[in-house]
Formats: sequence, structure tokens, C-alpha cells
Amino acid sequence: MIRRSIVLLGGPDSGKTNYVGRLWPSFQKRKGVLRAERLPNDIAYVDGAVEYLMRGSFAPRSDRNLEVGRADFSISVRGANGKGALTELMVPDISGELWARAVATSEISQEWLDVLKEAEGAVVFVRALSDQNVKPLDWVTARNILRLEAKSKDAEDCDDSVAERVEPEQPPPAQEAQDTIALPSGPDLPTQVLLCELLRYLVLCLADRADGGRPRVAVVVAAYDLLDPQIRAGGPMAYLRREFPLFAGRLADTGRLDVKLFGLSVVGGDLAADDEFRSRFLERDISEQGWVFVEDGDGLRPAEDVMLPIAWAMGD
Ligand SMILES: Nc1nc2c(ncn2[C@@H]2O[C@H](COP(=O)(O)OP(=O)(O)OP(=O)(O)O)[C@@H](O)[C@H]2O)c(=O)[nH]1
Ligand SMILES: [Mg+2]
Repeated sequence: MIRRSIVLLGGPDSGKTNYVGRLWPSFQKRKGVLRAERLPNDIAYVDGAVEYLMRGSFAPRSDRNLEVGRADFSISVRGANGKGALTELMVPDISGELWARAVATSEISQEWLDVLKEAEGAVVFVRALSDQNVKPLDWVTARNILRLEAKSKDAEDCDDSVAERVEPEQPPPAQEAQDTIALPSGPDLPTQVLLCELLRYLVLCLADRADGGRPRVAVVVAAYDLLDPQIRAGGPMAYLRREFPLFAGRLADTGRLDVKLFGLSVVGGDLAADDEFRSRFLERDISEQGWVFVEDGDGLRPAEDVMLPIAWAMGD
């Protein structure tokens, strides 16, 4: 039997842990479009996040110690309210910093590449107003960084047949690149460059869907509740265009990927700074709270089911 999977990714502080924590009560109560076959019961990472949320706080960022921080897990889910095909939801690591570092140093492990190659879809997180977002560089510098990063890696990252799908980029004149920039390393890599790199890996590595369709990538702007109502109403793509123009540009032209944008609030408000909201939140069941804006060709649609980004990436 072909094992279908989709993978959940994002940089540091992008909202992954709180999202997974928020999914758990919905899985337990069998609410929402995704149903878990069986919930693994020894996942400290998820249990901890659920506990925080149930007490009315966001879970803190995951352990940044590289050794302790690794805690891959997967869960088998079905879409279409339990009637869809079985798919593995892979959360390949718990610290976005690991991803940031791996991308910055071009040292994505074979293990991670294998996870990407097995997946036929992804959910990519970027968080609104995170103080960990490294501000955009100007276009010219960011473009040069991307070119430098791309120079030696395209052919070696995934297998050749996958690499061939990507148009080779024109390398910049070596002198120009060396003169104008020093390649940043580690978490200082601008967030939008990190996101473009993640996207490039997805273009290279994701498998075609079982039905022959393009791999789907749901891009989730997390903590969407923190944005001004006016900015929110413009939709997640408009937000990305303002904050991460390089990444937004890449999303508009992703070749073999099918991309859709989502604006997500895991519980529907800000537990950290809005006491009134927090009191209201604690009075109701967590599985009934949170929302997502879905942006597609028809415009922006609000929905209550926070599982929708995953469900869409799975093909629903
Ligand atoms: N207001 C609001 N804040 C959120 C929401 N989701 C996440 N946050 C905030 O974002 C912070 C980071 O979220 P995490 O879930 O820890 O992010 P992460 O991607 O797991 O981060 P790393 O573990 O560092 O990789 C949280 O501590 C919250 O402050 C949301 O829906 N609304
Ligand atoms: Mg985390």
C-alpha cells in the first residue's frame, strides 16, 4: 500500500507547537474534518502544549537544545470527516531553529530529505508579528543570498530525477556576490529567505500526489488574530506581500506546487495579552474555539475548523 504523508514545517516561533496542541482536543472529541485513527499517548511535546492551552496560555517555544529538541512524530489521519484516505501527518522536528540552522548552513540531513520525498504535501507556518522574524533585507541583497545558496545545492539535495524538475537558476557573477554580501548563518538568516529556501526544498523534493496532481502546500499565517482587522481583511497573501515580499513573489510562481494561503488563530484571540478574551476562552470547550481564513480564487472565507489547512494539503 502506498503510504501518503504530509509534513508540517516552519521556522522558529512560527506557531507549530500551539497548532498541534490545539488539534489534539479536536482529535479526541472527533470534531473537525480530520479524524485521527489512533492518538499516540506518549508524546510529551503535544501533552505539554495541550496542558498550557487548557490552562489559558500559549505553549512556550520548544526546547532549543539541538539534541533534546528532536522529537519527530507522526499521526495517522483521515480527511472528509473520517471517510478519506489514510494519511500520515509528519511533524519532523519540534524546533524551528533546527530548520533555520539547517537551511542557513545547507545541512539538511538525509533523514529530513527522505521525509520530504515521501510527502505529497506540506503545511508551512509563518507567524504574524513574531519578534523572531528577521526583517526583510532589500530585494537585491536577499536575491543575492538566495542565488548563493542555490549555487551548489540544486543537484545534490534530492535525487536527480527530482532535481531535474527545477529550472536551473543563472548563477550570479561570482565576483559580484562576494563583493556585495556576507552570507548570514544561523537564525540571522532573514525570515523570508528562510521561507524561500524551505519552498525550494519542497519544490525539489515533494512527491506528486497519488492522483497525479501537483503537491499541495498550505501556507499558514499563524496568530492572524494579532493583526489589525483592516490588514486581516486584506487576506494572508496581502500580509505576506507587505512583510515578506520576496517570499510572496515566490509563492506567486511556484511551478509544480499548488499553494493556498490560510490565516489561522488557534483559539480565536490572544491569550497572552487580552485578559477579557482569556476569561471567555476558559469558559468554553477549546475544541470549539479558533478560526481560520481561507484564501482562494473566490476571495477570503472565514471558517471555524482549524484543521482545514491540513485537510486541503491532504487533497480534500
Ligand atoms: N495571538 C496568538 N499568538 C499565537 C498563536 N499561535 C502561536 N502564537 C504565539 O506564537 C508563539 C510561538 O508559537 P509556537 O507554537 O511555540 O511556535 P513554534 O513554531 O513551535 O516555535 P519553535 O518551537 O521555536 O519552533 C506562542 O508562544 C504564542 O505567543 C495564535 O493563534 N494567536
Ligand atoms: Mg515549537
